[in-house]
Amino acid sequence: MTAVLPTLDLDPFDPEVLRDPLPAQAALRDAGPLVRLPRYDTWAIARYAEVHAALTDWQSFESSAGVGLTNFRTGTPWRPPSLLLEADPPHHDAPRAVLAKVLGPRALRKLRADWLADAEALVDEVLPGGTVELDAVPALAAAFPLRVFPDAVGLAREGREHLLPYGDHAFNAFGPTDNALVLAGNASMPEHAGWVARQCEREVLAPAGFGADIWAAADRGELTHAQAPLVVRSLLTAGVDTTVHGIGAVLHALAVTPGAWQLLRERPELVRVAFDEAVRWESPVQAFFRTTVRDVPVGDAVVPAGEKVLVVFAAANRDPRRWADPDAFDLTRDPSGHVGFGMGIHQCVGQHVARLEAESLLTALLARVTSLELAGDPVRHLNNTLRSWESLPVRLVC
Ligand code: HEM
Ligand code: OVM
Repeated sequence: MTAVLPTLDLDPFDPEVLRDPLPAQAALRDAGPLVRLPRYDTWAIARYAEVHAALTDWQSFESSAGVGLTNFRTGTPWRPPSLLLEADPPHHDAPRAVLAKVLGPRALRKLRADWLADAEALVDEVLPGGTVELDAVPALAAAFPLRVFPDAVGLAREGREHLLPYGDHAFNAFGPTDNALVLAGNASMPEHAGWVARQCEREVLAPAGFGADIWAAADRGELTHAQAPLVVRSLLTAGVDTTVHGIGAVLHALAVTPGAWQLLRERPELVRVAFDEAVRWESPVQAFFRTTVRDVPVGDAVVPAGEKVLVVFAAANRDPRRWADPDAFDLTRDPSGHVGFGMGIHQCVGQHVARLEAESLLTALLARVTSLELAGDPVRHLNNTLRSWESLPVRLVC
């Protein structure tokens, strides 16, 4: 018999939990290394050590049964599964190798100067000088990724308004299929998904860009031509909302943490630390499931084979067993080792893109803005997987 099996009667997808997930995440951590969640007949892992161990043990915790609540062995995925996120080795290997090269540090070196210039241009447009009050979500956190990322992929100008709602729904769809957020998105999904699918075709993509690079890898035999559009789809699904909310998170953190903006102005080389610390602190992607492929021991208990397990990145990223003063946004700590981008073979393949976007925008802002503070109450945007801001009223002094 298993020795210890704490059970919590909590719904991780309840709107009240989504609005303020920290108490539920603390309860999951404190209950034990493995917690039973009878509400969805699943399990949860929320402590850093066990989250890290589960993420690096892909042989026991598979992704190909889906990383949402729906088990692809018994239920129907809402769209054809991702060739990266929802795949295991050996199928995962080739798409992963291709994207790792297309989105890797070498490839991004070519974009760096352009993105820094684009960030300066956006900041010049938004900040005429003096003191400005604006909503940092549309004006900065959404505007910058939408300005640089679709062009880098090689998307047509027409229809880009589909990107954010499509991504938002994809992240909602990891939750329960009968949940209000999912149901609200279903009606408009055929239109968004149809546009996204068309943009993945070679003829529609620009001759240069991440999209063309993926098709060129297929020509070289690194992928099949049938796989190429689905790999492009991963960029369009995972590449926009995540960075919008990641940038929103760092702007919010800097606005509410006394002295943080001044410290970054003095030490702009800390911009990358600032972004990673914000990804740790806020965990824009809060959690994904895995499915056990055999009976797997966790702590003193055992998860039986074939069970869904919620791996709570956000809880691990604030686990006091791993982090000193975990709830503090602290630019003097070393946030490396956080699991906000995951860990192991599925660790975010777009993380260099995300970091370059954030670094570009923060660098341009730091050059112009002497102080950043809240100018009103921020408003949350609820999503079954993402932690994000709908509105972030700020005052910027230039
Ligand atoms: C995977 C978070 C930006 C593309 C992941 C995973 C996390 C994550 C936690 C791991 C999934 C797992 O273990 O099951 C984030 C965050 C971002 C971000 C917080 C921004 C702050 C991006 C961007 C792109 C991207 C910009 C594309 C350009 C992907 C893809 C995967 C992934 C394709 C699947 C990788 C695989 O399964 O091998 N991301 N991501 N992400 N991310 Fe990101
Ligand atoms: C994908 C993907 C990867 C990461 C996150 C994600 C919607 C999707 O490959 O489609 O969330």
